[in-house]
Amino acid sequence: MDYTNETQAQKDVRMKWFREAKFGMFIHWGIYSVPGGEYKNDKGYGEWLLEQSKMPVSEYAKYAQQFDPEKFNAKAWVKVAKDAGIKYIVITSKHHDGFGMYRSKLTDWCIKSTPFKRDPLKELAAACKDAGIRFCLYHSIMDWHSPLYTPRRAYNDTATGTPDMNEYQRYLHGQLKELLTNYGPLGLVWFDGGWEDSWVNHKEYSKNLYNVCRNLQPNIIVNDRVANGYGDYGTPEQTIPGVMSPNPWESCMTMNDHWGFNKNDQNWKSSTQLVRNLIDCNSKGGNYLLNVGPTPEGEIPQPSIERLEKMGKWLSINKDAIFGTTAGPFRNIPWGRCTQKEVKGSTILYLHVFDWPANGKLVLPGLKSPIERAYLLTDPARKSIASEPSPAGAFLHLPAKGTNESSTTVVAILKGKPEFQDEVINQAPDGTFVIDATDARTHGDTIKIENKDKRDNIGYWLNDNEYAEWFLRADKPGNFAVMAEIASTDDSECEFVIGGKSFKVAVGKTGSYDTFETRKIGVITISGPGKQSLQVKPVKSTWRPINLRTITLKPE
Ligand code: FHN
Repeated sequence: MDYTNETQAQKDVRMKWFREAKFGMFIHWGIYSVPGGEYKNDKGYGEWLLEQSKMPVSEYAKYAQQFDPEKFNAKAWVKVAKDAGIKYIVITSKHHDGFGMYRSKLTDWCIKSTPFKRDPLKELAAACKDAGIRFCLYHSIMDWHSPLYTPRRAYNDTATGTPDMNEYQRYLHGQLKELLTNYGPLGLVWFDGGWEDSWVNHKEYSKNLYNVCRNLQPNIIVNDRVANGYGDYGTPEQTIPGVMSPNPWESCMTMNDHWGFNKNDQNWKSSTQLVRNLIDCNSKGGNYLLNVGPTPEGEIPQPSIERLEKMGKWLSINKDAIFGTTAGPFRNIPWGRCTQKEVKGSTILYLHVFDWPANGKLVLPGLKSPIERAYLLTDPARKSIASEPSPAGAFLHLPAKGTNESSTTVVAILKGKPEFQDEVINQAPDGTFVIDATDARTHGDTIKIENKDKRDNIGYWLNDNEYAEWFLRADKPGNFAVMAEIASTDDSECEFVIGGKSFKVAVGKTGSYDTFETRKIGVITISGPGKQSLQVKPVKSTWRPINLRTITLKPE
């Protein structure tokens, strides 16, 4: 059966658990963990050891002979996840090295060829079932070991015969049949490595693989890395999109700098950053898939456990502000994030305050709706927090300090759905427009508003098809000098588009993305009065990323 034509309603039913899950655990575990990232004089390896070192596969195979994770305890792993508030686990059944972390009948290049005589995926699937956590698998399309896979690696000294991707496709389907038949109902399959021409040039490979999974388990979810436009959800990696997306997505991220175990990598993200990443994803309608790279002995590294324990503690107190919520209604909040729930004709806003305002005033940008009630989520007495309207949006008078260094949740209850002021930038009496990154509408998946030194700037402006937009109301049209507060490592060019006219301006470098300077970068004309869009777009031929804080238009 071809499942690629299902209705949106059918897909929504299938995606329901995923949208509600909010938080998953990624597990990258394989024979690459044996050397702990070290090979010859390099200590920076992870799961890409084989490809990056170019060692012969016959040499790499020695790690299989050494892989005997005697301390592996699936129940212990699942407890770490459960206590952290995690709802699904995605573990590598096969990474790019082609090594099966399960007892496959289709190849000996799998856990059968190690001293470890058990099936870790079988044990983990059972532990997940007992704990009520969805068991999911990561499976690589790219395979550096299989003699059938194209392109065959030069270092693959164990491969014989002629590569044949049609045959490889059948092998891959066989692996998925084993996995989707013998390990119980799976939540999702996380494909990866479908970026080489041998796969990308065959759209039918992706469609076939998607349908193999859905026909084996019709309710299973398949990520978008099955490639070629197929798949059920987006998978931004090591980044969190700048804006909310109506389509399901999940940001996957490492806790240090490696997916696979690297014993020398102690660059761990703080638990505060991890909590804020989870909130950030959920505030934009996405999930957070946080990675652990277990040791060759079968243990989750202690720094990972410590951070997951702290995340679990925060979540146990703030669970209502995460689970059961949807993306918040604000485009950009400088002090934190927002999630929301609609209940019985009211809207509950969960305001996740990262940066507690020194003056106690928390502005909800552009919110016109009156706040019926507000209190700290963790306050059992629900002591009322005063609020009042303002031209910038409703604001709350908060107590002197928050209750959690990672994020304090303030609850604000509105009648009905949130209403916002007409977000237009008006002309000051002296004719100037002060246009701030905070008020920008960003268009694109990568461009986003970030906060540096407690100032918002448009950043991650990597793609020349992504742009920023504001709405101005001009009472006094005319010519305006463009003063821009920017930071960039390279000279760049962008164009200002307003009133159907385009004005190209040169943006000189400042030396770094953190060195902001204000400069006159050109002159634009606003031809007529009234509300109009101002778009700032890259000039494709000369674009280099810039960070933009403010634009001031001064009458010439
Ligand atoms: O190459 C892989 C990498 O090893 C890791 O598995 C990540 C996780 O999302 N995916 C690929 C890189 O995008």
